[in-house]
Amino acid sequence: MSADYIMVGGFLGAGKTTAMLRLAEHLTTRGRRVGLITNDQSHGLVDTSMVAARGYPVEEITGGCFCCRFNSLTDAADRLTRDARPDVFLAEPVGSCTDLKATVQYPLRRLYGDDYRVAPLSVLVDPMRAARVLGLEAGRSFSPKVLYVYEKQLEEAGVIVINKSDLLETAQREALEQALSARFPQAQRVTVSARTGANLDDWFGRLSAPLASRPAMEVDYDVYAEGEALLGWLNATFHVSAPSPFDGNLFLQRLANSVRERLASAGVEIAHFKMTLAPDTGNDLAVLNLLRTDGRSESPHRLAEALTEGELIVNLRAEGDPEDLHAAAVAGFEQAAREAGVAATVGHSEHFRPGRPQPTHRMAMP
Ligand SMILES: Nc1nc2c(ncn2[C@@H]2O[C@H](COP(=O)(O)OP(=O)(O)OP(=O)(O)O)[C@@H](O)[C@H]2O)c(=O)[nH]1
Ligand SMILES: [Mg+2]
Repeated sequence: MSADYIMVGGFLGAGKTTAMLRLAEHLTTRGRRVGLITNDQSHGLVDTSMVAARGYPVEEITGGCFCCRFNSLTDAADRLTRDARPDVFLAEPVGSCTDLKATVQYPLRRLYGDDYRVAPLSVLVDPMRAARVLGLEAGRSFSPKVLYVYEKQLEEAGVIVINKSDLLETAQREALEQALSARFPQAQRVTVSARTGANLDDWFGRLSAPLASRPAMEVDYDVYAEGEALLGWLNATFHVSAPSPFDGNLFLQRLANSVRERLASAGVEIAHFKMTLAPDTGNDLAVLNLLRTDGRSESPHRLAEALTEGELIVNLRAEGDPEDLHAAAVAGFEQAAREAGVAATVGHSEHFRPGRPQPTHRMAMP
């Protein structure tokens, strides 16, 4: 029996996890069994904690992108099959990764064609970020080699999904749709809101089409590697506790602000700064996201009650020196913890630049 294999790509912070959870819900209500696969350069993932909190079976692939850990990808699918027998896999690649057709989709189809029906590659777009990248709006963006990766992601899209339509005025939406269609004519295009659910059915409907048999795009792996390595990465987990209950939502917000101020002074552009705080008791979860250094933090999920102990996960991806990210995170954390009267022990902490992508397979044709 073969399972559907749906990959939801797009740059950091585009809304991949939010959209995948919507898709999982849509499929589950139609009687499908879903299994989700998250991916990162390292472990301690906000995304995995968000997916698990919603009760879906999830496997995490760490230590590199899907393309470089191709065998882990099929192993993860096997493990999910053993435990939950999904008939649809939803996979979220790292948001700084590209060339997924040649290194993941085509090898899956060629080597495991009896096991998986591979859906067209969706590439999600954050409209605010895209408007800056495409020069439709002024504001800080990334340097050219990071933008090379950003644009390569769109160049290989089967479906470009402009997300967060709830944030757009009509004129902004139309300008972005036109600019993306002109620049990336190979892709279908659909505009949705994973948050409100607007127009998601239009996107979901396009996922049952077969993968188009086109030659994969060309990629300059030197530029790709340099672009990825300009992005600093920080993953950390902490156990936090306080002598009396504290407001976890406020704590996350203060922590985000204090880290953001420090990154702004260091001239670092945030790609995605995300955190979850899970109280040790119950199954509530607070989530906080910040998508630009000059943006505002937002909390799609807030804790209903104060807590005394919990697990904090911090994932920060930004264009900057990982040492600057680490210094900002440590100083910001110390300040926020002091203000909230919170003590912390570090579980795991890493900061680094992603290594050069070295795909297990690269196939120019399906
Ligand atoms: N307004 C609005 N916000 C959204 C929408 N979809 C996602 N977001 C928000 O965008 C932020 C990033 O969403 P994620 O789903 O974590 O994005 P991602 O692409 O998985 O991020 P990475 O895994 O870090 O690359 C979160 O604050 C989401 O709540 C949307 O349709 N509208
Ligand atoms: Mg994600």
